[in-house]
Amino acid sequence: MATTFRNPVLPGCYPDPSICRVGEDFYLVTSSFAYYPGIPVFHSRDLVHWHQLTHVLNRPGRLSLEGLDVSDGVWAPTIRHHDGTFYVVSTLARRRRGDLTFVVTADDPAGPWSDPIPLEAEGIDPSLFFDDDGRCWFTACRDAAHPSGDGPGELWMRELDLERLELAGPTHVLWRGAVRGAWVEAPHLYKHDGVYHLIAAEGGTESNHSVTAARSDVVTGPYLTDQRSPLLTHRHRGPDEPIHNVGHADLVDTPDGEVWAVTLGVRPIEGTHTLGREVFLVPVTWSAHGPVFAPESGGVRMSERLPSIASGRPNGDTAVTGRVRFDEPALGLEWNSLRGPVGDRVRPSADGGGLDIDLAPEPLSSTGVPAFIGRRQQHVRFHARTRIGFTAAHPAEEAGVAVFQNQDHYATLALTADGGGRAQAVLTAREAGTSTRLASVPMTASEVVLAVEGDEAGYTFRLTHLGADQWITLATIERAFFSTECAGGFVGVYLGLYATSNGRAGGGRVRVHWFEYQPRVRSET
Ligand code: 6LW
Repeated sequence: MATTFRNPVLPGCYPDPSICRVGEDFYLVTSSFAYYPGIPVFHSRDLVHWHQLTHVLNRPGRLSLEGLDVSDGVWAPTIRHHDGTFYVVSTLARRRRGDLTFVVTADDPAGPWSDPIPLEAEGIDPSLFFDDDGRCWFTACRDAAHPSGDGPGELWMRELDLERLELAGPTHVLWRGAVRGAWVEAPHLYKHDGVYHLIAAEGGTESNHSVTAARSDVVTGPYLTDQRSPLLTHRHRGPDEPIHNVGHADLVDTPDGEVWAVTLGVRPIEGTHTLGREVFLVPVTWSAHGPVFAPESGGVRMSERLPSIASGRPNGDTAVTGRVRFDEPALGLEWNSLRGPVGDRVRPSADGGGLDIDLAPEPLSSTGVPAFIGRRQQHVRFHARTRIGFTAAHPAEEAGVAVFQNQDHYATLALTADGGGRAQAVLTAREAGTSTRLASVPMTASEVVLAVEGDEAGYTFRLTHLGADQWITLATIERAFFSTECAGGFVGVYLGLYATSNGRAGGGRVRVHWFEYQPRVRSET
């Protein structure tokens, strides 16, 4: 009988987790940035196995993501349940145009969710706390420079009028953090034994990330720093530590009285990570001072004891794996597009033979909605393969697979044509906005299987012509190229399919017969 589970419980780019429980059911949401649909909602009964129910933002609407960098967009949602209603608050972060915080509600977390209702709230990382008398307190963090050297951020609070879904009453500044000169973010508030406990993230979401805390006898503060802060961090751990950047936590209790936290963390290899910030599960107990994270080990562990509600169930990996034949009317929930719905440009083929993608003028480097669908890379060692059929009518036309960090940083293995109209497959890397052609091979058939195989060292791009039993290797790009450290921003790698005419008018179409994503075991070559 299993007694432990493996972290992360949600692998791949799912940062800023927030969690709530209703009866025996746990619900979890994460950031989704400029990917569409936004804010995935997961369900679990044991905190270890998670299954995606829906997305909160799955209708195009008032929140336009067009024009945004991939790491802008929907940040740090909080999910709470009160009196039969689910609430999610989150921020549309638009670093060049100002942020927009909003609330959405649902009777059922599987949807439908309401349209987003804007809140007049400054800053990011909103959260909600329902007091014993049913009043709802909205908290968030905002920029604030203090002459004392505190800050540069502060946590603040206003009441949320639940009837009108509007902020009301005075603003209370709650806390400026435990560490002078550090960002205080990701507030969440809990009441335990009559005391209000505020936890936050400090030190930035990279290697100095941490969970800190403060407490007050009155919900509106002032909050006094919990001198044990940081309550959780891996900032002092060396390169042999498998999990880094730990912070941004949210607490939940189980029906049998245990307390757990979900927190983000990364799994770097030689200092860089490609999978993004993932969801880790950590045991918590309450002490007279406040929450104690990982009381036995003092940190987040790859292998942790199972929650008692999960006892006996083997560890599950929440990753979505296997071959997708696109024979359902809708794409699976693991698929995203960029900045909005791709609409009819990506659709199940009428003859049931796969997916058809129309070439769109927008290249992957645009900040519009390219003809792209992608899913998260969830394992360092993986392969992604796809069988596609395409003949380019012009050198500007291309279609294939993308390993995507953001619009300025990605690689593509594409079917296209050379200046003489001869079909070829081309591997291109784009870095800091400049594209470089790394390798090309002539095509001998319009049907191919394209493959990306990743491991600790690099991503190898290969193809095989249909009917041929030989793989052609174009090149290997070192793994660090695809890391967040190299690409910048807050996201991890997506693996996707795309088709573009690079601005040219035309009507080309690609047939995708299937797409397969699999973790690889070490012995596979
Ligand atoms: C998130 C905030 C953060 O809202 O990154 O650095 C933002 N800190 O807590 C995006 O994940």
